[in-house]
Amino acid sequence: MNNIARLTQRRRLFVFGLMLAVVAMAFIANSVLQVAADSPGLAPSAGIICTENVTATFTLSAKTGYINMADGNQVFMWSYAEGKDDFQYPGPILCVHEGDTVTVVLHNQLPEDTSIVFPGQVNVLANGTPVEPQFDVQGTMTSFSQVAPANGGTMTYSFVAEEPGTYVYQSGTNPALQTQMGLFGALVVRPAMAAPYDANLPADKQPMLAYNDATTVYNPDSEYMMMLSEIDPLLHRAVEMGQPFDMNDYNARYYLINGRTFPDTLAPNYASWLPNQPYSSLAHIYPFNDHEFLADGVTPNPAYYPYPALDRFVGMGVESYPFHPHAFNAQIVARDGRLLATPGGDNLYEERFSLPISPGQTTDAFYTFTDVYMWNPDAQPGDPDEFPVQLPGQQNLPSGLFYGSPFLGNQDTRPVGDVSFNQCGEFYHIAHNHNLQQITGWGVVLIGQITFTRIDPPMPNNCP
Ligand SMILES: [Cu+2]
Repeated sequence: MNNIARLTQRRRLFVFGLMLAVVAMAFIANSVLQVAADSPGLAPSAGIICTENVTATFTLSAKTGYINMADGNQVFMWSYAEGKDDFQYPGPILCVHEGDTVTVVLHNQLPEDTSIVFPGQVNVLANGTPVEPQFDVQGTMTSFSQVAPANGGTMTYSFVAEEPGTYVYQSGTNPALQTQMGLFGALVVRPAMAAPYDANLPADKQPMLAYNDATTVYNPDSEYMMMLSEIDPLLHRAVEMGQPFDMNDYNARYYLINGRTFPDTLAPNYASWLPNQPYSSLAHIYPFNDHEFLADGVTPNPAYYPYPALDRFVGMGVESYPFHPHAFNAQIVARDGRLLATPGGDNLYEERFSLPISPGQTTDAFYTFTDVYMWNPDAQPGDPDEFPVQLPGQQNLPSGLFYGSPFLGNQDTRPVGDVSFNQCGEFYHIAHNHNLQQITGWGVVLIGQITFTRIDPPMPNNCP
């Protein structure tokens, strides 16, 4: 095959790939619609899936399994299952409350010893004795913590969750290999302090605090976890085949959010075609509105909701990820489970266009969508609330996915023949890694660390 023929073939492959992506998007949009219409009682299709237990006791089984990549590959993994459940990647998100005595029972079904460490937690016990490094007879350190022996061993870890925040748990035994194989998960410690009761809102719509600080108030319906990780499939293949792998050859090929590659990142929690990758990373942001009353100053404003969304970021690769949510700057309020503040208590929050997500680090970020123009889809030219952008005439508008306003889309009847996948005039903005290599997957473009942020139009709206 000459070079031109090869190029043409490559282009054809690329176009085919794009078509596949479009079909996948349409499929996912349909599934989102179906899930949104499901009756209550099912697992939530969006938001953080917290594994909770009133006694803060969790059983994790370290085991093997496979995950699906958007390019059709399957990758062999090690990760944690909750109790006797199936393998999942990443491990379950454990949610506890400040002051809880947290107990994690580790069952090891892997062919080598493993352990769990809890960075940021103090006075961790293993089977009741303080955690300490383990050494072999030559004096070489083999583990940061007491292990659950290979092929059926057990170890119980416990600690008091003293500080609220976002943390990780991960393998403390040969972590360069075992964490890369998938042995990690997130730990959320909720603060003792409650958010001030907001009399303008019903009991089930009350805000929460991320930390023991009133400025960290957020909307719990809009709380998300974003665990960013990476995979070298050749390393995973070697482990699967029981072959040696020289870690100097490590070269990540896949970059994932919550264990998924794009466009699966947008799929709902527990999507049926991803049986071992349960976590979505499509953040759903509700419009921010701090007007307690309508213009008459008396009528309560049905759109009142002055609390931001919270994204909890976790970096679990060996590379740093410059993560960029379009359409917003993020407000970083905490790193590694510690509020960004001076010793005197003044906040040092950072407004970020791009969030640096570093290995082993956690970052808590707020997003606020403010309807600064008080947009009204029915406003006429000359009205005080007229949107300051002139809409083009209907004949000059190609109708498509985001028909309507140049800003958020409205809820008018669509033109005959128009096809749209958005449910209520909501808008989707991409949120992605700014390192171009890290949005690829083994050479395929646009399947890496990419997800979307869903923003609903200003209230009142018909959004589910
Ligand atoms: Cu960008």
